[in-house]
Amino acid sequence: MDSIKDGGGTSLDNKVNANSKEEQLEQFRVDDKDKAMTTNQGLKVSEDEFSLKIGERGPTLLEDFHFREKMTHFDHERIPERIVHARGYGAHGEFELYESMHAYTKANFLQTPGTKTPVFVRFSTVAGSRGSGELARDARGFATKFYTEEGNYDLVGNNIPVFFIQDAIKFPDLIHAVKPEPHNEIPQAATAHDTFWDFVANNQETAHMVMWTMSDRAIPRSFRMMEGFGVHTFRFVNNQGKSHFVKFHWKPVLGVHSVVWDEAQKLNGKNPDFHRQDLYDAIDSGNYPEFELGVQIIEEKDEFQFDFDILDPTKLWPEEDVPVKIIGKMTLNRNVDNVFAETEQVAFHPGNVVPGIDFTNDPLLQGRLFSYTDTQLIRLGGPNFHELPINRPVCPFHNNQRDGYGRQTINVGQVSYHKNSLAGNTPTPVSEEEGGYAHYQEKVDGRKIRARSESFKDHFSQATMFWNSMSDPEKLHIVNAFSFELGMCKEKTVREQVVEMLVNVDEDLASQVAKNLGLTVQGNNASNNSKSSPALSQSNSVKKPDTRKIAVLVSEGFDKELIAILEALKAKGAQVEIVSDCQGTITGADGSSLAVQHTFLTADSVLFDAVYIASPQGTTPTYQKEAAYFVKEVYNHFKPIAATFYGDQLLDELGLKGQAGVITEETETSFVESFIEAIAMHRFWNRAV
Ligand code: HDE
Repeated sequence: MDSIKDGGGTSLDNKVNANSKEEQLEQFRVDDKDKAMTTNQGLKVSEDEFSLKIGERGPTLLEDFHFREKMTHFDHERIPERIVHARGYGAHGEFELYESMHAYTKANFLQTPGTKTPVFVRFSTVAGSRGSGELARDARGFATKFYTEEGNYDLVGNNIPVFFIQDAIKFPDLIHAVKPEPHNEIPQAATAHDTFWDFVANNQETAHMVMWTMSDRAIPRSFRMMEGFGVHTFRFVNNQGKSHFVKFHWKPVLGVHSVVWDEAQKLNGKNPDFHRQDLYDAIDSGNYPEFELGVQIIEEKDEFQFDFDILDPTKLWPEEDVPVKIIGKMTLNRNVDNVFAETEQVAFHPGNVVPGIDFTNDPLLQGRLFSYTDTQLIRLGGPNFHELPINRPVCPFHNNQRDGYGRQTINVGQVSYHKNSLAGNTPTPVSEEEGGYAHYQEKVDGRKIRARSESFKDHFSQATMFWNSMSDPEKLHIVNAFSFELGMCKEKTVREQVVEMLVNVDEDLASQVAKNLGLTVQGNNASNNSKSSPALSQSNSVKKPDTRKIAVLVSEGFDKELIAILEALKAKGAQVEIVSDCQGTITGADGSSLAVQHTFLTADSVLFDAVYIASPQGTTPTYQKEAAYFVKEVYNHFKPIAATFYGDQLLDELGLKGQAGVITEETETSFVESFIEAIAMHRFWNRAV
């Protein structure tokens, strides 16, 4: 890779490989370790603790340029947080194509199987501020920047395949309603308040999306265990100019899994960084998160063959009707060096496309195409944010745009306009054959009108389909989520309106929520859609034990077999962390030792996927009480429990022996196998709690 020439900093042949972005970023990295301190002007600093004063007890002098520079820079360190998706976390990786999409799109990075493209991904919550808890009940952003040799392609999606509204003009209203209420700035990162539900009830296009945000999807176990969706219908255009409608999906290799609401609330206190920690640690330890890219494709001629409008962003394409074709895999394999420089300054835009990918007239997408550049102008302070290292394409970029705050590129020469003769009329647009982007020539004919298409007016059929597709535990969680959220609303009329709206989704759902709220249900469901889509239920998702965290409760004098069991659990992909009376090391009956990661003060059951009781008692009088509380909570959250070496005494005391997902087998191999199987199951919903 060359210096940062050609705007982008690419090798001369413009070939992108999985390392292209990394090599470009390397040119901007600075390691301050072992260096002499200087000012920003490069002047060596002799003193950094005392400002320049008249006498030791006298006033500070304006002359103190070092103090002024340091303080001024500090005073300007913060930038506005994102208006939505402020709380996020990112990582680098690569995307590898499995199968050529040549028949559908001419996008270069989707042509040759095995092609690797560098990517940067940022996951986020939507409503909360930058410092808010990550286990908020909320949609998650899932934004991916592909650094291709034809320019940056951004797939700016969510972990939910539909959206609250159908037209971008309503986005400010939606966000005003969901953000903390303006008169008291309460509540933070939560939809459980009057203005949000008032918006929902009075804008019933929200019905389908609120079913998703009240489902387990809104409280993921990990960013690594969520699906991603492009939401809108896009177009693939091939080199014959033929267009197909396409929807994008990310499928996590670890499957889709969630926590329960009680855990989510506790996690926000115990570790508000739970999701970023999980992502950072997984990458740091070489357990690289993987997501397969899938596409659903509809031929142009079939645009009107569905019982919904494929341009309506509140509708999904059921996977059973339009199969998801898996075409490649993204692997996140590198944490950022600096969260501000990379994750905070990354600027996504659904309008960043490459030849072969185009837009449709989805009115939500059309509005997004305006909003993203506009928001970066305020957030990143001017029009040159494409020059920030994280945002630079890895291919050359040349045009006549000039100047503006923070301009870094030194464009040489006299000419900055088109057309010209002085520079041989360059830089010059190139033909489609040479890679020039040409918009798909869709024929559009109509009157200027502010209206919503009739075909967008069914707000409930797919909300009902979502409900029909849920397993019983998932349905219960949805009922509880509505009951919690509406229960937090102060206005009875708001609660009543939402319950009335839910009748149109499902009468049973509405009456269960109404009962919890002390309301009665009026009216009945006119539509009665009986369709379901099994792909929507998390109960049908992939189940694996990999990277699941087990808390091992163990004390001094532990059984000599324990070490072998722990090794066997690790060999199956689980991660074990030792919880004991005090930190340091503990010694087993045979003299072997174990490093302790946590005491009951630093560990909490909600931070783990399973518990293994290897010692029912400890050396401190509180061990038994704390272990009992820990195990009981694991049980209440439906997670696997295992016990050996008299650990089952504790289970006896708690009355948990023999319950689903409680493993107490005697032989070492079958114990490990049963425990791992239980961990892969994720949760045991059939427990009587
Ligand atoms: Fe966004 N959205 N959005 N959005 N969105 C932003 O852009 C907007 C929508 C999504 O990690 C903002 O850079 C409008 C749908 C993600 O940096 C802003 C509308 C989907 C992220 C904006 C939508 C998304 C954003 C705020 C309705 C899923 C975080 C900061 C028309 C397909 C990207 C920023 C990151 C961020 C506008 C709806 C996903 C204000 C106007 C639908 C993942 O431009």
